[in-house]
Amino acid sequence: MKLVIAIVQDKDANRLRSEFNKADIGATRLSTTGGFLKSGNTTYMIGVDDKRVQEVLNLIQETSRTRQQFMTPPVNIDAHMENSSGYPVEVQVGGATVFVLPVEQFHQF
Ligand code: 2BA
Repeated sequence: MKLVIAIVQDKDANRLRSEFNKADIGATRLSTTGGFLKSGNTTYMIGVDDKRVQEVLNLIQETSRTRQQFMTPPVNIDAHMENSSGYPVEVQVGGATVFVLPVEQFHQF
């Protein structure tokens, strides 16, 4: 068994949830915040048999879009620090950031 952790953009999260539902794949949805943009994103935790991991990855890949996003870095007193200009910068976000972890034990009590 594997635990797939997938960080996706909020805009893709509902579509992905319905794809999981259609495929009868159990998933837990968490509201999360990206450390860089500090804006909301969505993290899914999906416990799945090894033989269905690729299917889950395919659904995530097909559902997640790449988008350009502007962010204004905070102005720091220390001008030597990175991201201290205060001018908006364009960053590419997504499609999805995915981790696949081995599961040692799985219990449902
Ligand atoms: P954020 O941390 O808000 O990052 C949003 C996007 O900003 C990233 O998109 C990336 O394109 C850019 N970015 C992040 N850190 C940067 C930096 N130091 N300098 C310049 N640009 C930077 P993605 O790579 O698609 O990541 C989307 C979200 O996935 C991230 O949101 C974060 O929540 C998560 N994530 C990405 N890499 C991760 C990792 N190694 N571990 C855990 N979570 C990760």
